[in-house]
Amino acid sequence: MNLSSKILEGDARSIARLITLVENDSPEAIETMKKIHKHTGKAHVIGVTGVMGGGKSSLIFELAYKYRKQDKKVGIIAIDPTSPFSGGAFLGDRIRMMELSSDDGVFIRSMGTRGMLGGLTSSVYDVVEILDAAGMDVVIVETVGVGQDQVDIVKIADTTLVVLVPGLGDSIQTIKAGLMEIADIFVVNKADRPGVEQVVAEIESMLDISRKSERRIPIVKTSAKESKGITELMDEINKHIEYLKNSKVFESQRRKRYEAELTEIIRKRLMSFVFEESKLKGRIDSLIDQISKKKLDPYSAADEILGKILK
Ligand SMILES: Nc1nc2c(ncn2[C@@H]2O[C@H](COP(=O)(O)OP(=O)(O)O)[C@@H](O)[C@H]2O)c(=O)[nH]1
Ligand SMILES: [Mg+2]
Repeated sequence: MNLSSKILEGDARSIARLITLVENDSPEAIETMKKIHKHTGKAHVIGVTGVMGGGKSSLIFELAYKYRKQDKKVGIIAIDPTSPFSGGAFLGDRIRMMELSSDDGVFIRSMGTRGMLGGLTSSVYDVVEILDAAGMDVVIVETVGVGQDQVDIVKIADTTLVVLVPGLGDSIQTIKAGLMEIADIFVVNKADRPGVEQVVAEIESMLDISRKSERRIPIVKTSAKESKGITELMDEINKHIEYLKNSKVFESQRRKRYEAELTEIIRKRLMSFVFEESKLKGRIDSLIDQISKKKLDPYSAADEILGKILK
């Protein structure tokens, strides 16, 4: 049986294999991605972002555990080099952890970020599509809340959770730094610690002044450590799904994801064409020489290179 059929059957080894092929930009990956696209679109994609150490991985684990109790298949993509799921270094209930890691209704994959500038690696789009085609009901993507990642995650996710914790002092700063705009649901995790109500009040007053949308952004208090508030969080996620489906927002969000994905594929192909194609590469080197010697300016050089592609 070929790779795409195995993916559609949800075969875990084939999923892992295709993800690796995708990460290595293999031609076989592209062929398979082309075949599976028409089988995607069913999974609900949840993005989880927020402060580092806020308990995102722990919360995702709790959510996954609950989704499994409802017999839903869960894919998890952790773009977080500091606390990968595979390390098993995070809290909780070891027995549950074991249960989840041996459960074939759960697929977990850790991925790196794209260099120091942040930003999700373009293969995240592919991995979401793969898990979707493989029959996952829910795909959860965890990102570290720095730089571009938090902006990018909105393009991929149907529902974006922003995780904050008490005792940061400066939680409002974090919110102002762009997280406010992207949250579909705020999660105040580590609610077993003091200071929770203060964070909730801060978020609420921010919402009062800045949010114009007709939908009030809910704030859910959770403790991943004590498995508290997870059911409430799932209820809010379900309400958000309802809201998306009953409004035009769902369609336009999905279009944004595909727009971002298409842009990414074109960008990647153009870059590799310009900088890896050997004929052009030699030409680029000589153009750089001319620019250095002031015989040519960089814009005219770019015109020449693009002219070769866009003829
Ligand atoms: N007290 C408390 N600690 C938590 C809670 N959730 C996570 N932690 C701890 O916070 C640390 C970071 O958790 P992790 O899930 O790796 O956070 P991430 O970096 O956001 O993914 C770990 O030591 C967890 O044990 C919680 O609800 N309460
Ligand atoms: Mg984490």
